[in-house]
Amino acid sequence: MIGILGAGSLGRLWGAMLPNGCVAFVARPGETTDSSLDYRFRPFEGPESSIQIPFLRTGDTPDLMLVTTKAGDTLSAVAGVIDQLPFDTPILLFQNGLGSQQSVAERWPERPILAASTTEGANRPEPGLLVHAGTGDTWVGPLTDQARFSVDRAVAMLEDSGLAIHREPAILQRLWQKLIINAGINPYTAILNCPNGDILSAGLYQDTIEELCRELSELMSAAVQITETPDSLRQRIEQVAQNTAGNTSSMRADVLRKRQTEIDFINGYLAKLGKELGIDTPVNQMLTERVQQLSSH
Ligand code: NAD
Ligand code: KPL
Repeated sequence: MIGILGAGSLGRLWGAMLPNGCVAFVARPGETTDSSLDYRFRPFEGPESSIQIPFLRTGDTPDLMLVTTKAGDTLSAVAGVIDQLPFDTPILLFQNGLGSQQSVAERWPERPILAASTTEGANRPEPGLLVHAGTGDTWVGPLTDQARFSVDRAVAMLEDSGLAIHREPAILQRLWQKLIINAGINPYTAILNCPNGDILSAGLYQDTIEELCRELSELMSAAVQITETPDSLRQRIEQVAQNTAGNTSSMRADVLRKRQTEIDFINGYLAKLGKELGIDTPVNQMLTERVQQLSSH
């Protein structure tokens, strides 16, 4: 049995893709557990179907716990369930950005805490409908020492979904590569309120991207010893912005829906890390503050 903590877009995608009868959602605090969560599922290809997933009941002991809450909710969500989990149940964190994963791993270093980086895309354009908007890859790797023995087990269980799952011993480096892309696209789309591709011609982007990439290159080298020139980072960011030109980024979507963004775990994380490492990060700081101002109104 696989437990899913966070029945949002990504959690429901795993709920729909994993074999029926093998998954259960963790109810939010105060939510009733005697019914199931029902929704329509529109797969990337093929016809829509109805999905019915039960809630985990007191005493159920999942073999794997997927955590698909937003980064800002993750530490408290895990804290709310961890005492009911067997000590050897792998806990697999799916958050974008960085910071939330380390908080969980540092709080429970003796537990098997893993992280995933995924390029699957899921959204909920209307209540009760989950759309698998883009297929991609999911990499899984260990955060705590204890988790090294759980990666194979977690990957084998997730492979039953039919999605592309890979082992990734260097998961922190992999998360950094995604962080670079999110840091170079998401805040601009939120501030400019535009689809990903439109940032490239905007003054704010053109005036700051060179300096941003200098900050990203220095931070990545200091934090995880990956050396990549600012120019090469910029090319990667712009390639993704072009490939996803018509998309609304997750951060723009959060601002439009008046939800909390993940800025503190993307550019905010980088600005904080810069302070700790003595690296100046004025552009990450400026982007963080501007996005924070958007969501506080
Ligand atoms: P979402 O907001 O749709 O889902 C999060 C869910 O967690 C919500 O339903 C919320 O009610 C629930 N939740 C919050 N606190 C909880 C608690 N204490 N107990 C139980 N449930 C709780 O977000 P999402 O789009 O599914 O994204 C989740 C994470 O995955 C984010 O970090 C996001 O960046 C990352 N991610 C998402 C996608 C995607 O395609 N949606 C892709 C890659 C990565
Ligand atoms: O991951 C993304 C996001 O929106 O969070 C990108 C790569 C920017 C695609 O929209």
